[in-house]
Amino acid sequence: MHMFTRVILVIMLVLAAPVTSALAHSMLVKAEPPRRAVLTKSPTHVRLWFNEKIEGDYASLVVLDAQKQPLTDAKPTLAPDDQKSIVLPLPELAPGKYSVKFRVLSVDGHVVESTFDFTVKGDAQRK
Ligand SMILES: [Cu+2]
Repeated sequence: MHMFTRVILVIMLVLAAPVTSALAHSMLVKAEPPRRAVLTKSPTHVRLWFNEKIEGDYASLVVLDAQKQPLTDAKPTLAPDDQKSIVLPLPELAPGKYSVKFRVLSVDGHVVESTFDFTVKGDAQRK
């Protein structure tokens, strides 16, 4: 039984190997606020964590309001304590839906880009 389990495990590892290497490029591992978060107050910043170091000079991170207008002209910066993470400070946000759009270049030259939304809930949305 033990041997059988090990054989299965080896087969699974072999099958998983090509998939793992295809996914080895930079990807978003964590976001703050998280995807589709519903917040009760304005976040002070957006922070994204990746699985690889990011080229800070080429990172782009914008937050758009419901009218697709950027909230700030500020550029994201590498987090001082973590080169896999970028941060964008935010102004006070009114209640509403916001989208985060990012595009980063990892040190291995791969571009990662994606978009996600979050919502700030407030008095204006209470009915
Ligand atoms: Cu890569």
